[in-house]
Amino acid sequence: MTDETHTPKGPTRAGFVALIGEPNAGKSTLLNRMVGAKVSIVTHKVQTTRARIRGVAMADDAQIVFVDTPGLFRPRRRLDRAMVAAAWGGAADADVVVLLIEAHRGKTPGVDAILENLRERIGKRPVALAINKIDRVKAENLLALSQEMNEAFPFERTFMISAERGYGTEDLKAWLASMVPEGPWLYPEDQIADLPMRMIAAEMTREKLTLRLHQELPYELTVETEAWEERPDGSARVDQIIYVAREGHRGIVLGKGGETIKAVGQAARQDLEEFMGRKVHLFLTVKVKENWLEDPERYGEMGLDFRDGA
Ligand SMILES: Nc1nc2c(ncn2[C@@H]2O[C@H](COP(=O)(O)OP(=O)(O)OP(=O)(O)O)[C@@H](O)[C@H]2O)c(=O)[nH]1
Ligand SMILES: [Mg+2]
Repeated sequence: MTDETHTPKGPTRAGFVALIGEPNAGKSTLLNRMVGAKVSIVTHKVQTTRARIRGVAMADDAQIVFVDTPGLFRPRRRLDRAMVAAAWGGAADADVVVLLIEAHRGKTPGVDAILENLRERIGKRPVALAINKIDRVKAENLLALSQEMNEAFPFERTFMISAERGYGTEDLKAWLASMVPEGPWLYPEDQIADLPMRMIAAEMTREKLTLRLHQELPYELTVETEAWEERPDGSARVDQIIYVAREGHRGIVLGKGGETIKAVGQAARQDLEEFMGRKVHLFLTVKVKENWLEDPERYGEMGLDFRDGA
């Protein structure tokens, strides 16, 4: 967050930039890097982001609203279909689209499928390529990949970046600032996220659960903030429910003697306190709701459209 206010020197610019790519490409990491705070959760697992998450970055006289999207993949379940629809919706609404690919994986069949969709759905909107995770490969391999990608699609620009380490990300940001249209800023200058605090808080807990739980379990749970109480001493009491789909999952989430949920709660509380800059009391409850994956209300809470999953 910036403390100083900024008086524009010339005409202001503002617009939306959608980050798209396969699951795990580093979209959320890039969003957080651009915004300078952890707005979107990140894990080493695929399909971490479930909804469109906006983060706001300032670059001189431009305000860039980054739209983080769920990874694009071949959807199987209703939730997957709703996630993929949200991702393409984010791209269709944006002024500029950035496609992230992983340097070490290259032009995968999944990337090919995205390129095909980009041709059909995006029309004349500018699309930039960001080859991410360049810290994982030798520089000489990047040129060939860039060439191969640019032969397959007319990218406006190609950037070689490491979202995690911050290589090349300032160049990308400066270019995006020049690409968004002239116009008034869309958010107050000091706002960095466009997501209710209760949702950011729920996402933080889901991140810690995803990091700790194995196999399919992270994909079969959802977290909701049920109550938020501001206390007179300046702290907040936050109550959240972790919905799981099976009775057997409750025990796994709780862990032996409740130790898993305790560790999750502690880690999530720390992130939340850092984000809000004040003390938080976080209370987690696990509830079994067998059909939550088919429950429209749960999709609404996640910021997804249930009908998109049909
Ligand atoms: N080595 C390296 N790892 C990175 C880089 N950027 C992201 N990662 C890692 O890649 C993994 C996935 O990052 P995310 O930002 O969650 O990826 P995503 O595209 O948002 O994934 P989904 O939300 O599942 O679609 C995490 O473990 C990140 O730490 C990078 O530049 N270099
Ligand atoms: Mg993500």
